Amino acid sequence: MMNDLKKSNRNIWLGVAALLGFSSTAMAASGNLESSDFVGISFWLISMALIAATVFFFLERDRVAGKWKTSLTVSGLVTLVAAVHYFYMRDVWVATGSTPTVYRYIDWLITVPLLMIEFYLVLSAITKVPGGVFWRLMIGTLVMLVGGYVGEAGYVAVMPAFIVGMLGWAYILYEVFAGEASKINANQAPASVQSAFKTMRLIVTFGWAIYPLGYYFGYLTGQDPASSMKSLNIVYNLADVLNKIAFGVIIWSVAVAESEKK
Ligand SMILES: *C/C=C(C)/C=C/C=C(C)/C=C/C1=C(C)CCCC1(C)C
Repeated sequence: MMNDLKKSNRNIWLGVAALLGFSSTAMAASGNLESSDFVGISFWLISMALIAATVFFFLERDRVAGKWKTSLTVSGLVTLVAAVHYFYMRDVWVATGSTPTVYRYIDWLITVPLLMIEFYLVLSAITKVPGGVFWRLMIGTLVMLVGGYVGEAGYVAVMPAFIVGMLGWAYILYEVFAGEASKINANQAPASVQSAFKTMRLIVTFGWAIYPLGYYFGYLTGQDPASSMKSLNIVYNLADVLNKIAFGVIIWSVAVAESEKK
């Protein structure tokens, strides 16, 4: 009892510290956010939503059984890392009217592997999962992101880089729809986990498709990437709400359901 109390106090302080840290970053913003600047406002709104989600996942960690705690920690880390990036990208946007997509890769290199690990963690909460599942998901993620990055940064021609990135994504989809991860889910997971797993992989299919589409329209249709900057940023921002916050909420809800099962 005493221990529980201490633990939840610690978590609350963690949340408060995070909030204070972020609001001081926010106040240091250079320039003013114009009320007609929809992209800037979407950065602002979503960074707030990401912070709220972070505090929520960290606090709710106290409510779930031990084996589910890591999943919630990871969900909170994803939204925390993204929130810090959003503050930075918003500042750059307000100051310059543009924000290079390459900034997003720094966020993706940390958050996308963490999102991938969630598949492994969710299955690990219910059964023993071979390490190969973890490594295949990780390798697919890195191939996808490094492929995209070397194309966008101009180290490799955009088309071959895009193809390599697409292959990495296809490998991930294979693993969760037909590979070992999908079989473990189908054969060993209780109904609630199976349904969460299915929703998670739909997000990885349709929610994630938004990013390669952005790459395609930005670089492979022959138009000037700068001209689509505004719409591209709004689309990426909305995609992140689905792929980071909603994804975490699905995991939270299965963690609570499984923890409360008698
Ligand atoms: C929170 C951020 C997320 C979930 C970002 C996901 C990014 C991708 C799924 C990117 C995919 C790409 C390809 C499939 C092909 C190459 C270009 C990329 C990197 C945009």
